Amino acid sequence: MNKYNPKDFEAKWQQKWEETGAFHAENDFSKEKYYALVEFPYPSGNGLHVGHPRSYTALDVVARKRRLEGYNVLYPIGWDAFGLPTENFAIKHKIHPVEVTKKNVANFKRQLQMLGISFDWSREINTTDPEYFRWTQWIFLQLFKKDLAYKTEIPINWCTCCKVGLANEEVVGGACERCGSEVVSRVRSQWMLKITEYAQRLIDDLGLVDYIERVKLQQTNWIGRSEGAEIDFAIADTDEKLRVYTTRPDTIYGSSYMVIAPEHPLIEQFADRVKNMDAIHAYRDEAKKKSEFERANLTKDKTGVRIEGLEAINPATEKNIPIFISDYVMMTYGTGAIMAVPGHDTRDWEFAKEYDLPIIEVVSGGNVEEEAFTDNQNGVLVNSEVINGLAVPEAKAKIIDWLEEHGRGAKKVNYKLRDWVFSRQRYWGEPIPIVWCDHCGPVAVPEDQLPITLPEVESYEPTETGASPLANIHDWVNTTCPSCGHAAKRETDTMPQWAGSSWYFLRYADPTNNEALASEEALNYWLPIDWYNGGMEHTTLHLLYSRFWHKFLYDCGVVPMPEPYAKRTSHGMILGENGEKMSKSRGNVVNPDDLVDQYGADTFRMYEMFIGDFEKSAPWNNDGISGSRRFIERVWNAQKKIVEADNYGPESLEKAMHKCIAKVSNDFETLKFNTGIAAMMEFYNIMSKEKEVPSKLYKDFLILLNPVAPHVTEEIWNEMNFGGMVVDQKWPAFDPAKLVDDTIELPVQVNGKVRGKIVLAADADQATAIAMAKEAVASFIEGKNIVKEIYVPKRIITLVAK
Ligand code: ANZ
Ligand code: ZN
Repeated sequence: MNKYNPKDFEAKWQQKWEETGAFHAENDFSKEKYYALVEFPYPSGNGLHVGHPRSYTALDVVARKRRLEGYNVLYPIGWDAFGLPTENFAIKHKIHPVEVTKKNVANFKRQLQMLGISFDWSREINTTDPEYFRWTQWIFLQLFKKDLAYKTEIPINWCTCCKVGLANEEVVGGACERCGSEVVSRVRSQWMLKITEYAQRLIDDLGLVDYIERVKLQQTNWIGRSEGAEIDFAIADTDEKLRVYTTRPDTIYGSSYMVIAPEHPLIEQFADRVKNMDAIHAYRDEAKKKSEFERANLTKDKTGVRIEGLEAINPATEKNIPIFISDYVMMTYGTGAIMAVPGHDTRDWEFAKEYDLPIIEVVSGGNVEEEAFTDNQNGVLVNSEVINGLAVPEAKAKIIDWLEEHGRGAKKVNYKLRDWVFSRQRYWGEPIPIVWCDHCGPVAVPEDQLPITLPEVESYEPTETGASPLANIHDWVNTTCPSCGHAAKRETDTMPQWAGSSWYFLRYADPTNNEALASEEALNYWLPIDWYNGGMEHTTLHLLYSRFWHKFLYDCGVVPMPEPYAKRTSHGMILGENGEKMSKSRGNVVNPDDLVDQYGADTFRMYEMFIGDFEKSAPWNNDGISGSRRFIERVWNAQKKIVEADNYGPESLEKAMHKCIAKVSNDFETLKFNTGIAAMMEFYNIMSKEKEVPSKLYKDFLILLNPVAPHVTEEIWNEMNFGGMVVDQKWPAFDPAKLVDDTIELPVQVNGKVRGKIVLAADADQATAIAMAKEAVASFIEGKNIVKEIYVPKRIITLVAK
């Protein structure tokens, strides 16, 4: 027997698996399927991060176990390869993004193969491949045809450095999610997707899936459903009304002024009546420079301008109240106007103090002179004619009825979710397949002309005007209208990176189909995804977008069920040794290449699974990885002790084995990879005390270990001439009867106090148990009369003595 040296055989087994097609998902639709999915990586220039394999190995363990259990498993991988870093690298080094992508993909692929992850490489996909993005464009066209894609002028979040519009989801703390630069508001014409039409279904259908709780919560919070009312306030001396959205219609009697967003159309509508237009315009210009995040910031000072010449009438009190503009009211939420209730809303309270406006208490329980009283559970309505004396929930219902009766308002549900800003003014993305015609407006490119590919260009730099670099390629831009044949221009905006990842899991089912994004048969068979694991950072955006597209495709009859992912879990981050996030600038990055070179892929995989609770973040630790390596070496060295035998050996060993199988089987299903591995280590310690180990026991142990350490287990199997390959074996079963210990220890109570213990057979009968118990506590019952004897099998024996 050689010394354990992973370099001798790891590459050999990887090649063998590939040659034998061990991990090819078969299109044999009669078998029971299992679809395991991990988020496909963005192939960055930095190569694989040690965080990637945490997710990939975890589901690799699940996928390998499922194959051993007899399932037809689909465990695919591909590349989410459009995106800014590649484009920026291309600009800087003057290399075509296609070339940059190719090189990065090759490196990532080498690294993943080096780890022995059981991906089905025959189904590899790449979002930048025209044969792939043809279908991304096709989906866009369906959205366009169903009026779910439209172009409009909107204020968008504009990254000053990337020179690109960002979705709300891409702005983190007021800064660009990618580069960290300042984000400002800027009006631009943008393609939008009506994800808002799906808001309620995106909430409701969370009831159909098995996601970890915090992921469900994030989805729900992001969609942000709220219930309230829309109420019309008349503009004094006009026939016009100003409509507001409120979640607290019960507080209407306390509304002492109104506020509209600086962009609200009311201002221009009454331009002739407004006396201080200059001040208003000046304020609006200042607001334009701020991002929504900044404006919504609760702690910032409230500013605004009173609109002179206009007043509103509170529909409940019928009193005249002033109207202000202020940037704390967003044009993009509700109606862009609010009824301000300073007694019961903190922002309004601060504003009212600043501008010396009346603060009226309408819900009792606090002191509105000191601060806004926002408790909506315990208060009672006061100063509110129609609803006086009611608790808040009752008051809400009653005032809504009253408003509806008087034609002054109605119940309304609102969502925080906004339509999805879908265009980017960049080169490296899917062209939006639309042609602009002076006669026909925006026209869909005919489906048989897809894909619309990217033209070769000299420069990928975004233009100063904010237009896409494609706008400068006249040969490409100029075309004819597919509808009327007149000269027309192509849309030059491209899609955001989220597009390709919003449906990639469908393509894996049938990755080379050129008639459809995937065949109906393949989709019916492979969907839904049985288990999807990915980073916590993707649980709002990517999950929401892909669920939306999936639902849309469901409505189109393309996919067979409304939700794509039956189960979703998330892993914690792997941190640097110092407990901080790994990053080049912190100098705490560990490189998978070096680790695999030093320890071997099996050790690396095992350590990734052993490092800590899968769902929590964990710091990398070099001593820890050595521990995994030593364990694998021990398993290797056990070869010497193996004797041919078709059983698990002596009873103690047999029981330990059944327990180990049970524990590992359970833990690999419940994200407890670390304790599953610990159980194997414990079992190994028991086994190592034996002089001889039966081959049957060793074999089944190797099968249990195989999903975590696939190379070494194959190598030992082969060295021992066990026949065939581990990947073709069956996952061992355990006998539940063997999990219980035959003998157990029971406490014996005398008159309520534990006085002794006995060891007896677990299924001992009453007479035997009582006899043993009496002997064990003889000194406590001597000379007494036993008046009661209770035996609770496997629990306790109780004696009452007098
Ligand atoms: C009166 C009121 C009284 C309000 C009160 C709150 C408390 P959510 O729960 O987030 O939906 N609001 C409405 N539209 C707004 C906009 N475009 N920009 C800023 N604020 C806006 O919040 C709804 C509440 O936020 C609404 O209810 C409104 O203030 C404000 F004691 O109306 B409320
Ligand atoms: Zn036309």
